[in-house]
Amino acid sequence: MNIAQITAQELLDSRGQPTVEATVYLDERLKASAMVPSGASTGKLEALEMRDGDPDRYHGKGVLRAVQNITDTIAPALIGLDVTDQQAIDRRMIELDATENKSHLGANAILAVSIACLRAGALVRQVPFFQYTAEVFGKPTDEPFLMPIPLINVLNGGKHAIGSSDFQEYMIVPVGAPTFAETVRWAAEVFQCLKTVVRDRGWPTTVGDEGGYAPPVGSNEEPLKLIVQALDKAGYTPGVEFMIALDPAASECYRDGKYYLEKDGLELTSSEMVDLLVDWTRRYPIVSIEDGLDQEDWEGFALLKKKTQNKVQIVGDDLFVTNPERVRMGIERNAANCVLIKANQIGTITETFATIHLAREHGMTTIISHRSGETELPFEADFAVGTDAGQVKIGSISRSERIAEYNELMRIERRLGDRAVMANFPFARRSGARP
Ligand code: 2PG
Ligand code: MG
Repeated sequence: MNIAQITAQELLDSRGQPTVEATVYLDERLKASAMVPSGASTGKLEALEMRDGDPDRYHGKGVLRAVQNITDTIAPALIGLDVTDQQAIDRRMIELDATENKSHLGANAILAVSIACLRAGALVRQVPFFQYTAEVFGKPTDEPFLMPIPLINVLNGGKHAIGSSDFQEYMIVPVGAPTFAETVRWAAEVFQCLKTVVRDRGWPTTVGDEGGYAPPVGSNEEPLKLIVQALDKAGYTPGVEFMIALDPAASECYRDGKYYLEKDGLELTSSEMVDLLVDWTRRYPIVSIEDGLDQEDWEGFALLKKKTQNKVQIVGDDLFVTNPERVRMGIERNAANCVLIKANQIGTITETFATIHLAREHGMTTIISHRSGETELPFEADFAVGTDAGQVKIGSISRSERIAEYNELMRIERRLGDRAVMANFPFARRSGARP
């Protein structure tokens, strides 16, 4: 079936900031929509999120130009194309934009259309969205589907929660539950216990952008202690049923060659920052560190990977920005063993798939990730299952835009029945002692 019309609209994301929704019409009956998420700690080299810059509307953050780019430029160029030819659709938009970073049309405009077409394709094929995603991705759909291990951000800091830690995300990683639904239950129990731990210290139990608690901790190490306490309280053993993952989003604390950790009163060189993280992996069951160093600190990344001896997942987010060229640079420099995947960093489904394939060909793991500004569309859930990602980062066990993803994954698991297989965490329990 061919694309008959595409419309677009300015709506709001989970932070109450404007975002783009595109709707693809195939005929009077069939249509599919998609909204795009938005980051706060964005990588320098991400594809451009087009904002109007008009101070009279949403303090300059309106997206009416991106909306207009869809209706006036993208729609006329795509009408008539076969909606199941995702590559041709994305190629056409890349050609129309004709810039390196999608700055002509806006990655928010392009991605909204790209995802809406993928969703419309699933309607045409009359299969679930995750299954159609798998087909387009090139996964044999008669094989079992991997249910991803979630990296669950229970303590928020950095740009996602002012007044808490300098580091952005402290995540719990449930390993070894037989199903995704059980994985969620374990994590939800821990999250409730963490609330008590935070409250018992006399701190507010308010949450940050991704739904994790955001207490005024005294140091950047303290959240790790809170997590261990919560795990104990919930009856789980740190380093057995639960591991810990970090996303310091270190580019945000980096200036002129130094890492500034205000909570700790520290000013660290790159190798001192590496030492701090390595020390933590010895004292806590940390199995994954994302953006432990600045986005241009390739040497720091390589040193961290070397010092953790490939036993810890070293994840590039701002470092790679889901861009195949950056991933290739990372492979040459031995800087990481995992690529964080965010479709809006690159701007189309086809390019996102290419980055995932490239990472896998080089033995790297992949995590499908949300953004801190999310929408009510649980896109990452289907995307993670359809691409056999093995891991997903979709925020805390609170707030509807995050819960929508967990709920969608549980629905997919139920629907798949015995064709769903829970993924193993590839780096589980090889580092970090019980503190
Ligand atoms: C990150 C993301 C998502 P943001 O750094 O990994 O957690 O944050 O969307 O603000 O870039
Ligand atoms: Mg990150």
